[in-house]
Amino acid sequence: HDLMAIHCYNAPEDTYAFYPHSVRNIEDLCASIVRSHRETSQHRLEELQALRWKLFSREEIQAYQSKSVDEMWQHCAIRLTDAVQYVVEFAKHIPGFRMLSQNDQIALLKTGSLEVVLVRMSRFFNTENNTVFFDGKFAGSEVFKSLGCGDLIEAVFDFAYGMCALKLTEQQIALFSALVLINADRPCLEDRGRVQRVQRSVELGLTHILHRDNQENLMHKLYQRMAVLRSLCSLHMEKLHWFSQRYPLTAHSLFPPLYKELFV
Ligand code: MHQ
Repeated sequence: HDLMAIHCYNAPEDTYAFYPHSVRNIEDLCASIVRSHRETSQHRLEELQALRWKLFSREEIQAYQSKSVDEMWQHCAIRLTDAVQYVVEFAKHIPGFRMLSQNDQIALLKTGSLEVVLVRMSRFFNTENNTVFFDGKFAGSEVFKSLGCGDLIEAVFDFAYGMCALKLTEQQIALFSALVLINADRPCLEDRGRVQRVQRSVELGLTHILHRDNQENLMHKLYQRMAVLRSLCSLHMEKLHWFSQRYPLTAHSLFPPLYKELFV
């Protein structure tokens, strides 16, 4: 049970996270979330910016395209699982998350971690040529051809493009990611009331940041993005189901344990 590693028995008493009455506390909450985002973001924006024209060569693209379906699925599942592990680290440092029961922490990560990975993908995306930083270079959607799920890939790339169009700051991305994760409407929660209190505090944080940035109009667009995220995740589950029926052996023995635990 890899997700067990997230459990923490005696979380520090960051109780203010549940009722951030004063602006000072909201600012502390935002600062914690932004710090956690920064420390778990895999690559800094300047780093990605410097690499943005490092593209895969024709030969390298061909090598990805000539992989077998199961080889490419395994490869992507490993990359995705890496990214999920950083999201688990991010979650652990959202004030209030560690006060939730282990069951509820796992339930939130099961439904939300892929969504946060997809939000984070916008940081890794170059809209000038529709490529994503993957395996050390920028890759267009054709790199993923051998997965055999072009509709999922197109939808994921479209989503990244749309997120980029919002031109969010790192702080806004951090708070939005936290809100995607801490969602009291997720299935299988034990203590919905407690999750709701943490969710409200994160919502206050995001509202505060958008107000400060004079971009309150973004809130409505972000809620729309959340609905799209949900549909992308169900499309991923659909494709995974299709894949594991065709290649049960790969799905069972070659997928990373955390990937199986979250999705299979
Ligand atoms: C992250 C870094 C990162 C890592 C992996 C079929 C299947 C298993 C997956 C990237 C869908 C294929 C993913 C690898 C494809 C859409 C997946 C495979 C930000 C996100 C990013 C770049 C992932 C984006 C989505 C990718 C490309 O911190």
